[in-house]
Amino acid sequence: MIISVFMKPKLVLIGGFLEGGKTALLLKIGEALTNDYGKRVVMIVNDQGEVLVDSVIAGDCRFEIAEIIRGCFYCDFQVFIKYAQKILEELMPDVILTEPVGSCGCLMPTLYNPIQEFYSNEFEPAPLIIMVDAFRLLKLHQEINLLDAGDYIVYFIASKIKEGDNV
Ligand SMILES: Nc1nc2c(ncn2[C@@H]2O[C@H](COP(=O)(O)OP(=O)(O)O)[C@@H](O)[C@H]2O)c(=O)[nH]1
Ligand SMILES: [Mg+2]
Repeated sequence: MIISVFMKPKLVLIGGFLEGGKTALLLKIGEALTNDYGKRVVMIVNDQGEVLVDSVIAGDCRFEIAEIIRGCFYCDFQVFIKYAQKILEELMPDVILTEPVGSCGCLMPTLYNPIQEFYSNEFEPAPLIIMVDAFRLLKLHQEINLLDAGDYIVYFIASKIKEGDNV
């Protein structure tokens, strides 16, 4: 498949924890790109039992919400890339918006870097956004010491947050 550089869609990944506001932000970005910039936007939503914000459920979106394969396809890079290529071929979007499930580990080694390395002729990854609910993080800090770098849970949380270009 030969794709001109002008057809390359931006791939916007938003990571973070469950209920961090990933879907809400993706919807805002999608709306703005569609309404204010006239871009063709497709959003890939996950189906891992995470609650989608109301407007997705109500179908109150002007842009395309793509169906997804059941299961965490972010854990399987080949499945994800095949799905993204199918969207590219069938819907020819300017922008693909997507969020991994909250339980996913780090996105740089599993998604972002492989796309950059092997599929940069088809997709242009946007800077990685990580959504964090600051109030919830502060509350959690009262239960476990988030400054304890030796704790496995703290390490997991910190790794996920630190990899973001924007938090
Ligand atoms: N107050 C407030 N609530 C928000 C905001 N963004 C998301 N939410 C709410 O937080 C909950 C989780 O948001 P969602 O986008 O589904 O989080 P996700 O699990 O990271 O995709 C939903 O009930 C949203 O309505 C925000 O900026 N302010
Ligand atoms: Mg979500």
